[in-house]
Amino acid sequence: MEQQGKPKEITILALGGAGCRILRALAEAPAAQSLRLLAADTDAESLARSGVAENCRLLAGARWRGGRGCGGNVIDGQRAMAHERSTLEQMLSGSAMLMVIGGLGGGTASGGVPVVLSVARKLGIPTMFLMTLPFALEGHSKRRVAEETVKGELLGLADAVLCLPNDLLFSVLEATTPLAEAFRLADREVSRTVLALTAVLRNGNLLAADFGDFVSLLKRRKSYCSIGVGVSSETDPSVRIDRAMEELLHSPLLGGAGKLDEADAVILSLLGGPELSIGETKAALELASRQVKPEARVIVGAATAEEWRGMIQLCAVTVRLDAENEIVEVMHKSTERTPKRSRAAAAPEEDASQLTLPFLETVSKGIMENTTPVIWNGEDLDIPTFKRRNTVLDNGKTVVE
Ligand SMILES: Nc1nc2c(ncn2[C@@H]2O[C@H](COP(=O)(O)OP(=O)(O)OP(=O)(O)O)[C@@H](O)[C@H]2O)c(=O)[nH]1
Ligand SMILES: [Mg+2]
Repeated sequence: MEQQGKPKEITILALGGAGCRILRALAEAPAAQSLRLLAADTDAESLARSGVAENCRLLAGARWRGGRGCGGNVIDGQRAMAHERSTLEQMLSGSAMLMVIGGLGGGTASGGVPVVLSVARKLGIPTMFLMTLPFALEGHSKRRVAEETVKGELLGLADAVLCLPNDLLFSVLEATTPLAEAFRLADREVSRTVLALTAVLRNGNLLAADFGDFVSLLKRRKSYCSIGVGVSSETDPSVRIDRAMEELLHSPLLGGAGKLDEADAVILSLLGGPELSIGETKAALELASRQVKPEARVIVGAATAEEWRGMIQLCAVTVRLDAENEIVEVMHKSTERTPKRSRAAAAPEEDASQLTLPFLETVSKGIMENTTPVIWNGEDLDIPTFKRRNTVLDNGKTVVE
């Protein structure tokens, strides 16, 4: 059981451009004050726009990438983040839980995933990833990068993965919506999700979700999550519960009302204004619980805040355990084209750990530094095998210029 009153330091780490934009939306919400917000990117401009203080920003691979981003190159992203391993360790230490936000498909966030995972595992921090998946219109190569990151690293090593296909996020928008506006709305949606989860874990002033339960649930590997959020500002409490529930069930990221019934575990959270009564809380959470199969584990939490006056937000995160294929399925559904041959699709039975890029520190390649890397099975053959395989030979200093 959770120890009441014990501070729970929840850290949100934004990776890459999409992560920084989502973080900015999050940082604007008053409720985010209680969270530790950090941003890491190879792009100095994007980092500056993240909305967090300078000492909470990490410019990765600055000397090597020059603060210009990775231009979609995952290997560069991984190297740049690997440079910052020790700084990242310092920044993350002391966290009770880590939530990583970002967009898969580019270089920095996709490449940064294994580095962050490795640091979090070393520090023993339970880690949840909330990552967007590329639009169909962004093309096959971005989707392949995202798919390989999900299958290769996230599903194998992360405690919990919440993939948010951009296509689903935007399925509810008019086709004429400007792209920038669509991204802004998506960022808001993801930041709401983060707040819904963290609010009840950290400030559950009405009904605290059991943090220990939550963490032990996330510790189960290969879980697949989906999320539904419903908001209502009706004045009649019974009407607003129904409205919020209806919106939750039709939420694009839930993937259909049936997801609640299929779930092995569900985290239900209710946020409301100071007027939210315990009766209304009970009614709302009971209504949501009725959609869930009896044997499923249900974790509930409720919190109130001034900014929610006159409104409620009901949120359900569904968790399917050992549902590795479902994430890949969602990715395929969210796009129009079916991948012809990707590394992941070509070898579905392959052990996820085989797909992991194991080098988490970078060594100088000397005169080979500026040559096109020879990549085989995801490994850079210009880097000595003992380094790629993390074989410790001595305490030699890592030098990268
Ligand atoms: N929801 C949302 N998704 C975004 C946004 N910007 C980019 N994306 C998605 O995130 C994916 C990765 O893009 P970036 O975040 O810009 O990439 P990065 O991690 O910074 O990597 P590099 O720029 O290559 O170093 C894209 O393919 C888009 O699908 C955003 O503002 N909101
Ligand atoms: Mg970028």
